Order: sequence, then structure tokens, then C-alpha cells
Amino acid sequence: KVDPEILQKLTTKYVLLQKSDSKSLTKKYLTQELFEKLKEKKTKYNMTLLDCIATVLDNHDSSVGLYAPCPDSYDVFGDLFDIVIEDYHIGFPKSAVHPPMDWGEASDLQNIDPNGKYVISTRVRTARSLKDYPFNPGLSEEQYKEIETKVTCALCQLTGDLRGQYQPLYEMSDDEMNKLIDDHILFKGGDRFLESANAYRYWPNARGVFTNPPKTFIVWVNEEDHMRIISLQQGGDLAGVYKRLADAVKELDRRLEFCKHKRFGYLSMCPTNIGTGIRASVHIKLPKMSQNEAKLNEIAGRLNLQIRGTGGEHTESKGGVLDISNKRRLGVTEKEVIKEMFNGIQELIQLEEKS
Ligand code: ADP
Ligand code: CIR
Repeated sequence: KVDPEILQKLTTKYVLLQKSDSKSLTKKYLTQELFEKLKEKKTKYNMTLLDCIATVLDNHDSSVGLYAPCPDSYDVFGDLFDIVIEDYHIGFPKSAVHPPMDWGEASDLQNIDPNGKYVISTRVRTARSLKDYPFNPGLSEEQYKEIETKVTCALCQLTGDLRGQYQPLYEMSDDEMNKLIDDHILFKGGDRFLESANAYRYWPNARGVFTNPPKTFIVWVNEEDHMRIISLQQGGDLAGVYKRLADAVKELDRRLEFCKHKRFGYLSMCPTNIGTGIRASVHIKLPKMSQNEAKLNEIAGRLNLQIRGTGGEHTESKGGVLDISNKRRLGVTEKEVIKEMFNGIQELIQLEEKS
């Protein structure tokens, strides 16, 4: 049974959310009727509806406002997750099943900005969680350390272009940390949406970053997800960036067991990052189109693209640099995700040239 104190907190804050002008998907879909149906449920790891929605209860300006504290939250609170997921991923009905992994051939892709006029850098990342563990809000300190050990052991076996070194966060000086964050290599802590979701317990313990010497292959350990696997480089060579990520994931897949769901593919803490988990982005300058922000957002939305600020999620654009990426990651294969992003960015570049 759910603790009466938790139930009280959940109910009080839910009433305030309902009265608020929150534009979050969670507010949109968590009707009173659904709230009543879900409020007394618990997962195998003893997680409640409060663990899933605390982020939006404390931050009405959330866009999604929902996190899975553990894998079976996707089923226990499925009535809420299903509709939020269907909305965010631009269509994924209850009957849909995520297709098997298919990276295709990187050689089918080209440079996304052959003349080097618009794109500053290109990054493709995915999220992976290890099988048989909860996500951040449910992890004990021992489990955090176990995950760190398993992941770094697998990473240290990589060879060639993927060979690198792991740096635990607690060993880094502030200067070193800030430089890596400014260079878009390291995650930044202190995100209030994750804080409210209980994702920062024991920080900075068992968190860290693995990088190869040129810092084109990066793995974040125990930040929002157990693993964020990242390929990043200057310029628009999407084929090269994508191939590096595909090779890395295939190598890691042989060494680690990842958490998969029968309908949603790879699972992660945020329902926006399930399925392929892929976010393929460019840092791009579109000086003419940026003058009309509302119109650019409208066009990006039509192309299934999402615009973020220069420092990533929940940041502002600086010096005219936008982060533009695919929005959906579920219901499509890896190669389809990358193609959708490639076509969308091509279209934006053409529109900029015509402006
Ligand atoms: P995630 O992409 O993992 O969801 P963020 O949106 O917070 O998380 O971005 C993480 C970091 O990656 C930020 O520093 C962001 O500026 C950087 N980043 C994203 N796309 C690019 C890119 N194409 N080139 C350089 N840095 C990028
Ligand atoms: C939110 O709900 O605003 C945060 N938890 C982030 C959700 C995913 N981000 C995104 O689509 N930009």
C-alpha cells in the first residue's frame, strides 16, 4: 500500500498542477479519473505515481513532466505513459511495436553541409540502461557503483578509434569540469527537472565520463541514464559521426546486457528517450530564418525536428547557434531516425539559402 503521507503530498500537488497553466503533456493527459486509477499503484521497486510525476509537480513549466523511476513503471503506470509517449513520438498507438535495431549503412549518408557554410558541429547520441536495475530514482549507492564498474569494464575493452579513458566526476577540478561542459563534452549537473525526480542522489559518486583522446567518442555514466553513448565532431560529416556511434553501440552490445521492453525497445528514464534513444543534432547558424523564431519553430515542427539552445536542453541560443535534432526516437529504426534528421536539416538549409 502507498504510504498515506506520499498519497497526501501527491494529491495536494496534483490539485495545484490541475489549476496551473502548465503546458506539459503530463498535465494534459493525467485526468482526475486516471489519477484516481493510478495513485495507489506501486512498482516492483516500490515506486509510486509521485516518483513518476514529481518533476512536473515541482516544475509546472516541464514540457513532458514524466520520468520512469524503474523499467516496470512503463507498465504499472502504462495508462499515463502510453498516451504521453504517443503524443511526444508523433504517433505510437497502443498496438504499435518498436522495430528491431537497424543501423543501415553509414555510406548512404552524406555530409549534411558540404559547403561548410552553416553547420558548426554534428553529434549523435543514444541512451542505454543496464538490464535488471532501476533508473536513477530507484538506485541504491551500491547499485550506482555496480553500474559504473560494469560500464567502465566494458568501455575499457574498446579498441581503435573507440579506445579511451574514464574520468570519475569526483576527481575533476571545477575548472576542468567547466571546460568540458563548455566544449559540449560533459553533462552539466543541477537540472531542476532531474533534481525533483530524485536523480541526483549520491552525486557526484559513481558519475563520470569516458572519452577517446580526440574527444569524438564520449560516454556519460550514471547521469540521466546509466549510459549516454555519444559521437561528436566539428563540421557536418554526419556519415562519419553516425558510423562511429553505430560501431560503438554494436561493440558494447556484445559486452553488456541492456534493458529492453517488448513494445518500446530500449528503455530509459525519460519517455522521450526510449526506442532507438537517438538524438542526432547539428549546431547550426541560420541567420536569416532565425529572425522569425515563431516561423522557424513552426517549420521545424513540421519537419519533426526539435530546436534547443546552444548549451543543450533548457538553455538559450548564444551567438546565433541553434541545436536542431530529430524529435522522435520511437517507432522508427536507427537508420530512419537519421534519415529524417538529415532530410529535415537539408530542407532548412535550402530554405535559408532562398530567404
Ligand atoms: P542530450 O543531447 O544528451 O539530450 P543536452 O541537450 O543537454 O543533452 O545536450 C548535451 C550537450 O551536448 C550540450 O552541451 C549540448 O550543447 C551538446 N550538443 C548537442 N548537440 C551538439 C552538436 N551538434 N554539437 C556540439 N555540441 C552539441
Ligand atoms: C521536461 O519535461 O521538460 C523535461 N523533463 C525534459 C523532457 C524531454 N526533453 C525534451 O523533449 N526537450
